[in-house]
Amino acid sequence: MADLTLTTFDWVPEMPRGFVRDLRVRWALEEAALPYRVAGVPFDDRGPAHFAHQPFGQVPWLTDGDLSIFESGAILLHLGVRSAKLMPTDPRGRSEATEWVFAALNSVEMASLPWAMSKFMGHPTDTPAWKFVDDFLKLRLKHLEPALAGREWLAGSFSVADILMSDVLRVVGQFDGLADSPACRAYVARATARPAFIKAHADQMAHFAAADRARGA
Ligand SMILES: N[C@@H](CCC(=O)N[C@@H](CS)C(=O)NCC(=O)O)C(=O)O
Repeated sequence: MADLTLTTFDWVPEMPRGFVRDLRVRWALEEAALPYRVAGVPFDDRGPAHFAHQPFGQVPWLTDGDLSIFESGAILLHLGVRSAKLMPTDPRGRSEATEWVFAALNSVEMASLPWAMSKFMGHPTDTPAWKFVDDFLKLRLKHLEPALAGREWLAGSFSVADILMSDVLRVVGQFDGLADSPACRAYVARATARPAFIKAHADQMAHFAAADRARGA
């Protein structure tokens, strides 16, 4: 029995549900069929014990025995070492998956996050600041489009890179930002049709619904 514990918030407001990053970890654990349990930390009151695991007071983190790992990308790379269902085992495939992990987080999410946050906050879209953010994301999507059009998964077989990239793109799609990117849209649809994603998503929604009930909401 693996000693894996995924920690997420015990409750979050309605809006981020279905998108809290513990979903990336749940998804990977489900793909790999690794047994795990989920623990909750307070959303409203983050104490020193929380910051000891996650220096920014965020979630998720994963403990594997006496190892505690924060950052969803680092967690997924760790799980990739544990399961060939998450990471190709040949050097070329492993290198490609690692490249795309960093591309998802460091090239695409760095552009998608300010864009999605602006959308969520309802910032005006007739400003130079918005144009910069919008153009930045559009350029990334323009270059990602042919890469995704030519393949089913980023590193040959499905890997943690696909969990991260599709989750990053999923948020953009939520705000209708993939309208001009059919290959990105099809890729997100392919990834989120996987049973492991469907279970991870349902489990996250159930976790926060149970928290509502516990709060008497
Ligand atoms: N780069 C971190 C980001 C973690 C992150 O943004 N977590 C969000 C939930 S999805 C959070 O904890 N938000 C609360 C906050 O930032 O205070 C990762 O990928 O793990």
